[in-house]
Amino acid sequence: MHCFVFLFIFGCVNKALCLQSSCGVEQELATTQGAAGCGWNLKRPAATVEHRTVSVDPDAKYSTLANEEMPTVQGEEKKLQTRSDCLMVSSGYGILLYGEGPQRPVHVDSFYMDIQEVTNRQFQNFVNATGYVTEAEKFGDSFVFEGILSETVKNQITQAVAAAPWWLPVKGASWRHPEGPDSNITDRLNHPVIHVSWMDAVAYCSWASKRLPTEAEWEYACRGGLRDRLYPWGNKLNPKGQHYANLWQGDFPSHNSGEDGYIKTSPVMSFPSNGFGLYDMVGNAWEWTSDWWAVHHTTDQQHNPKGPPSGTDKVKKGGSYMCHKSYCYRYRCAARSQNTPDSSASNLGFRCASQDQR
Ligand SMILES: [Ca+2]
Ligand SMILES: [Ca+2]
Repeated sequence: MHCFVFLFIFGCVNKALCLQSSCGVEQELATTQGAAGCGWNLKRPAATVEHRTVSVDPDAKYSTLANEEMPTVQGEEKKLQTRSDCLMVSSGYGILLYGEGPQRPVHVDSFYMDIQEVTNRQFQNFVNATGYVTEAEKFGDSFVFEGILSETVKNQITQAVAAAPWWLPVKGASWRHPEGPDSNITDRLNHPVIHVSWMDAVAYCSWASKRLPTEAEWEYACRGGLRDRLYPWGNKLNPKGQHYANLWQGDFPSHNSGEDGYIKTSPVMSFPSNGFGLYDMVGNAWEWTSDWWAVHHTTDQQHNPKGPPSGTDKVKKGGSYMCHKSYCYRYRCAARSQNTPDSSASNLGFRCASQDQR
C-alpha cells in the first residue's frame, strides 16, 4: 500500500497564497522575522558543545523495571495506511527561504505514528527506568521564553539572543523545571515534554522501540488525509470560531491573550484530532524529525526520503504555542524550521513513529 505525498510548495503558490487575505504581508514578516521567533538562532555556545554525546545504559533500557514502567499510553498510535490515490498537495504558503518548495512527489510506506506528543509522564517513566540525563541537564541550562518566566528568574539573567531577545538561557531549566528551578511539572504530567534535544528524543524513541518520524512521514501524518490544505483540519484557522490548535493569540511577543485557553503548553489531546486521529500536529510543542536540514530539494520522485545524509541542523515541524501569524507562521503542515541537535527550548518536543505496531 503506497501513497504519494507532495511535500511543500513554492513554485505554484500564487493561487494558494490568495487563500489568506493578507498573506503577502505575512510572508514578508515570516521570511524576515520568523526564524528568530521560531527559535532558529537558539544555538548553544561552542564552549559547551563537548557535552553533546549522550547514551542510554543498555542494561537499564532492557530491565524489567523499564518494561513494567512503559505507560499504556505509549501504545496509542495510529497506523497510517497509505493509499495510491491519496495524492497530497501542499496548500502552499511556501516560503523559499526555508525550503518549503518546490512541490515534489514523495512515496511513503505505511507506518505507525504516535497520536500525541510524548508527555512529561512518558518521559519521566523513561528517565526512571534508564537513569537518562538530558542534554539540557548536562549543559545546565536551556532556552525559555521570557514571557513565561518569573521575575525572580528573569532578574538573574544578563544575556539574551540578539535577534530574539525574548529567548533567555535559564540556568537549571530542563524538562523537569520548564521555567527554571522555581518551576516543576507536577501539574503538567500530561503536557508535552519540552527542553529535550534531538538526541534526547532519539534516545526516548529508541527505548520505546520506536524512532523519530522522517519529515515526509511527519508531513503526511499532519495532513490527516486532506489535500491542498494549510492546516491539519483545512484552510481556515478557526472554523466556526473554534480553536483547533494551541497557538498564540494577541500581539507577539508582548501579549498572549490565551484565547485558546493556554498561554503555555496544553495537555496533549486538548484540541480536535485530524483525520488520522492525531492530535497537536501543529501547535503546542514543535516536534523533532529525523531529517537533517536542507533548503534545496530535488523534484524527482523519492521513495521514503530521509533527508540529506549529513548536516548541522535537524528539521522540526508544526510550530508551537508561541506561533503567531505575524511572526512565526509555522503552524502549517508544509512549514518547517530547524535547530542544532543539541538545542533545547521551552516550546520544543517530539513524538515517535515506527514501522511496526509497538
Ligand atoms: Ca495558546
Ligand atoms: Ca505539536
